[in-house]
Amino acid sequence: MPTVKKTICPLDCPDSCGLLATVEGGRVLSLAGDPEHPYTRGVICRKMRRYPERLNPEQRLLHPQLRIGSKGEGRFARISWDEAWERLVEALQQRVAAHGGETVMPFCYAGNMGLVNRFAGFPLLHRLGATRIEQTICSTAASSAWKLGCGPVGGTPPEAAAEATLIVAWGVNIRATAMHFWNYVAQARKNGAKLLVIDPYRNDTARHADRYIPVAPGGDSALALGVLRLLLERQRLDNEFIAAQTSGFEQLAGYLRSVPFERFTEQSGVDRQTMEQLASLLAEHQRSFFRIGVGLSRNSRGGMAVRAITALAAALGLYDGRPGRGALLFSGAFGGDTDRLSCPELLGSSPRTVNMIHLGRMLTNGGSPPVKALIVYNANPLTVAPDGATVRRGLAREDLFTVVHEQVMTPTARYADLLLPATTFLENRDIYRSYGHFFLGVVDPVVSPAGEAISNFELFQTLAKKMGFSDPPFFQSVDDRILAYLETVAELPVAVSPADIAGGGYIESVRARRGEAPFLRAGGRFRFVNADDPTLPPHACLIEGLEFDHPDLLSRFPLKLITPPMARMLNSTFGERYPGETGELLIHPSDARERSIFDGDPVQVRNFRGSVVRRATVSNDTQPGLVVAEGLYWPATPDDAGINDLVSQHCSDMGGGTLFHEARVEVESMRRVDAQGGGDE
Ligand SMILES: Nc1nc2c(c(=O)[nH]1)N[C@H]1C(S)=C(S)[C@@H](COP(=O)(O)OP(=O)(O)OC[C@H]3O[C@@H](n4cnc5c(=O)[nH]c(N)nc54)[C@H](O)[C@@H]3O)O[C@H]1N2
Ligand SMILES: Nc1nc2c(c(=O)[nH]1)N[C@H]1C(S)=C(S)[C@@H](COP(=O)(O)OP(=O)(O)OC[C@H]3O[C@@H](n4cnc5c(=O)[nH]c(N)nc54)[C@H](O)[C@@H]3O)O[C@H]1N2
Ligand code: SF4
Ligand SMILES: [Mo]
Repeated sequence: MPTVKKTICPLDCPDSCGLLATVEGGRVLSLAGDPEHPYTRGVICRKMRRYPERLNPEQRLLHPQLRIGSKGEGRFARISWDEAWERLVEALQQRVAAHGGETVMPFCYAGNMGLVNRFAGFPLLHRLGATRIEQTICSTAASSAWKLGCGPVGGTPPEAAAEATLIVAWGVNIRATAMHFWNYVAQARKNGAKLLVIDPYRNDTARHADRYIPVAPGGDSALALGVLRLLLERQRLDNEFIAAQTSGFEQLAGYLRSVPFERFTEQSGVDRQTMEQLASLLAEHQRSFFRIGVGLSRNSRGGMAVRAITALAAALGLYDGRPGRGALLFSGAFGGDTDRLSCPELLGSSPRTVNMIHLGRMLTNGGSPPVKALIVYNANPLTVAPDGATVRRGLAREDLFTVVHEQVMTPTARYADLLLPATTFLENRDIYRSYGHFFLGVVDPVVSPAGEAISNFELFQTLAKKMGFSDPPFFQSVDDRILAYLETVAELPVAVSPADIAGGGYIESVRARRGEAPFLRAGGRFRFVNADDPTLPPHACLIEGLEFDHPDLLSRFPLKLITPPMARMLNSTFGERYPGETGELLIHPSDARERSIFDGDPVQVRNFRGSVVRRATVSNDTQPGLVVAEGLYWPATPDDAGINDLVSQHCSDMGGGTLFHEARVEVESMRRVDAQGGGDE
């Protein structure tokens, strides 16, 4: 008889869905949404419905394996765990003895968002004195910019959007990357609300919107500040809120008045008339809700964009907690001290810290000591990290020992010297919070581990002991970690003890019950001016783009490239479902015409970093001068490029974030090249 067990989606998605797994004979037959989850209410995305395919023995890595082919070739021989431990311990000990702890570097991110497993590697890495990584690949530009204005005040609960009369989706493809928020959009629209999308291309959400404003990529700060200036001139800001709960507005206003208006329109790519209309909409709709995406922060002006948009929201008083008003980037529903999970007290020294997006640089040109051992888990760096060609060159180094702990044979896994099998979330106990809503939960394994797979937690706890470390954190159980973390979470309801939570159910953050005066309650004010960091401008302002405005690159690579995610993958997870697919490249008809590119043509997208093949989709959904490559498809062969070959290792303006949406490229039809070379197309 099949039984149904509750679990939570572990993927790096703001929705953290409650799931029901149907299990029979130790096998997961299907996954569906849990109707009892207060936010996701029984609905899940298509990609997760298909997750049980991933448990299929043909897909899964089930045993430890040792490389027998050349690096990247993907040929491995099965070995026992005993041999795997021996080789791993020896490889690490040898390199640490010869070069010091910093010679070991991890690359890990959020393949599994379960807090215990996500942070499981750090206690041992700290104890080893390994190079520390700043985990900047996703959202640090956005979160540091948010904090400059909002401080500790988090996002408005998404449910508030249902009562809005105007919802602005600003740099977020709701229908692809935060699909449950769409319920609130739909509810609000049923009552007459309008959805406005601001994005460089007409994404799926824009196609379903009432109004779409195409902004220049990287142009959001100019747009937000231009609109703020208009509202200031028309005296349509919330002066009461500005006076009571903010500081520094006059300084920002002085700056706004001093800027010639054309600079806002030029930099944003949005004309004055459209800005006037946007200002009118915001003035008219007291119940406006901004759903801000991380997307708009993935460029060299990305922090500034978030700063400007949050300033606009604050000047409109959208943070005041009244119905239908708000701004949501991350929910920030549960804080809690992640040191309880990563145990920095085990650091004996102060090893160097490097930005994870500089992986390519670290592996090829990487300082002193050089990285001689790379530990990859919870991540697929060859596909997701910028400057893929350099990462690939680094991974091919014969003197680099690479251990990869994975569920499936990813492009990175093919470069492993030692490949270790990882459990999936269905085989783990863990705690999951969310960055899009206000619920957390603890779940038990649904089935026992497949083959010889072990969790991240077990991997590092065992390895620590095998390396001879006997510090208390290495003897903790999963529950010890969960409870240690929960003790530090201030947002738990008082009536519920950490031990109760560890028993299951969905717990709502007490922060969800927003009242008036959020900034005052948090002991501060919204800061239009923040000069704490002297390397940053004191307030939101116009700045130049690093790669998009680079005069030399402009002439050689006339097109701008952005690389947003797509609905059927989760970052690069599930890439194995689409072998050999290159993915599309959206190109405007005028750019296509100029280059004799026809719809469906294979095209080469290139710049001075590398080149990659995609299939052209000629469409008005993008702007002239902008090409869009959705999806982190896996390369067909190990030395093949991915879209990130075109992306730089430069950092965004704040938080050391990435430039995934700021690369200059040129595009050429491969059909024409073939024809010239005598091909038959
Ligand atoms: N199906 C699916 N869901 C996902 C993911 C996935 O890969 N697939 N990834 C998950 C993860 S890890 C994250 S962090 C989130 C990310 O989700 P989002 O917050 O949605 O961020 P992005 O995915 O980077 O891009 C979203 C939108 O930003 C737009 N954009 C790019 N540059 C600019 C700009 O300069 N200005 C403006 N206004 N818009 C711009 C893109 O065109 C895109 O439409 O989604 C999560 N959810
Ligand atoms: N060009 C471009 N690049 C991007 C983005 C973009 O929009 N454009 N998005 C960026 C963003 S927002 C993010 S967050 C990063 C994400 O980068 P990553 O965190 O690397 O995310 P994934 O590509 O999903 O790869 C996660 C891997 O972890 C594995 N995994 C899952 N669970 C476990 C586990 O329990 N243990 C172990 N050992 N492995 C596990 C999965 O099988 C998968 O291969 O990518 C970034 N890269
Ligand atoms: S990927 Fe997102 S939408 Fe899909 S099941 Fe997981 S949390 Fe839900
Ligand atoms: Mo992300």
